[in-house]
Amino acid sequence: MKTQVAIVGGGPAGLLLSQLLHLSGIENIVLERRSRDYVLSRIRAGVLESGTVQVLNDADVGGRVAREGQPHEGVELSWHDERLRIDLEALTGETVTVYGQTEVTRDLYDAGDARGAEIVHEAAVKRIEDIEGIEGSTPSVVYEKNGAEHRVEADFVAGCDGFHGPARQTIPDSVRREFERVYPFGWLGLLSRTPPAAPELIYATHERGFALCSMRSDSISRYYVQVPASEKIEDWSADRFWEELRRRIPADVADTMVTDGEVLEMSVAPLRSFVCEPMRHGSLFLAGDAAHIVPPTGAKGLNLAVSDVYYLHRAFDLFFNHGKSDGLDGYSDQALSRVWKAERFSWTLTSMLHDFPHYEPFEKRMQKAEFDYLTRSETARRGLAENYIGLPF
Ligand code: FAS
Ligand code: PHB
Repeated sequence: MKTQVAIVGGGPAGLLLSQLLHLSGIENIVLERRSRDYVLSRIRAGVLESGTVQVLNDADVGGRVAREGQPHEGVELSWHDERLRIDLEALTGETVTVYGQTEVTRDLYDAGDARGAEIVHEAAVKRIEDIEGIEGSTPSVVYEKNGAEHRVEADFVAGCDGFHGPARQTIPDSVRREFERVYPFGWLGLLSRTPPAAPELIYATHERGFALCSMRSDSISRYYVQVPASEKIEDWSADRFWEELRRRIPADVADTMVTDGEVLEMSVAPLRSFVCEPMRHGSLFLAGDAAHIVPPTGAKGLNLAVSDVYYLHRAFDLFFNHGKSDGLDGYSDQALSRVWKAERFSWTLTSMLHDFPHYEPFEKRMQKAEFDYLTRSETARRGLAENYIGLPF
């Protein structure tokens, strides 16, 4: 098979790129290792930047998020029972939208169905070949389905295969530079059929550890508690989760929180900061978690995948429809510029809000001083707000 762009990975990055390329008349195929149900079963991000919503609208998949997404004008930080509201709207003129990544992915799959998209499931990509433009060679992707190998030839390959996919490894070790920080803790998440504990997100710092109160709708809540990196999900019952969560969030929220609803999902996610440079090698372009990972504290993971795809789509459109390659040549630097600033914000907020086992009393005082500074300085709050709503594309 021959196409213009072969996309490895059918998560949000791959599906969104496929949709945008289609709208620009650029042929593409998506090769996804898992079934559609499996992809849709993943519970991940919950907060969309306004830039992300704009790209979804550009991709003609913004209808449901406009109807069902919840605009949020502020978020809260708490330090034991002290609460601090960051008024995103007043400080930046922007808001964020609460709308689950699962729903974004569902909207993208539905749009793919409507256009008869080439999305091949249970197609595990084994190799990505000939991306270095050697005379007479054609980039190709080899995948396995139903026990047989298949080859797709393409002008370009988009590696949208997440942190554990093969695309990043296709960039030679001599070219690839990786930057990583693994945190000594993870997030234990719980999704429940209960009304949210508070109208806005609460990022709670406590000596017992970090906790986050989020939501998906008026009847579905999403909560997290910081746990040691080695924590096993089987060591946690829902009751134990609720009890720990309520000890870490402000008492007036804990006292009114509904905890007797159906538990829909529980999972542990490790936290790491990671960046791969460059995000392009020859005919291969990386986008999303294939190229970078952020701790979810800043709600940047999915939103960074979207800005990568925004840049990459524009670059392919310039090349295929206008015969110019400067978008492709500039893609890696352009995407990395925004990635590194989001890495900085996510690392800063994670460092401020979490309990680090190795922190001395001095570091703990620094954490409290950060909170106090935010409480007293509108300038500091504006700095946090402009990063949280998303820096310009
Ligand atoms: P994805 O990992 O979503 O998609 C990659 C796809 O490639 C997958 O479907 C995978 O099956 C496929 N693939 C892999 N190898 C393949 C192969 N060999 N062949 C074919 N296909 C292959 N972000 C937030 O903003 N907030 C959060 O709360 C949050 N929580 C998270 C929790 C967890 C457990 C994880 C892992 C991530 C979380 N993230 C969160 C980040 C997450 O939302 C990602 O940023 C987002 O999924 C990025 O999308 P993709 O780049 O498409 O990668
Ligand atoms: C979520 O609702 O899953 C969520 C929200 C904000 C974050 C991380 C996760 O920073």
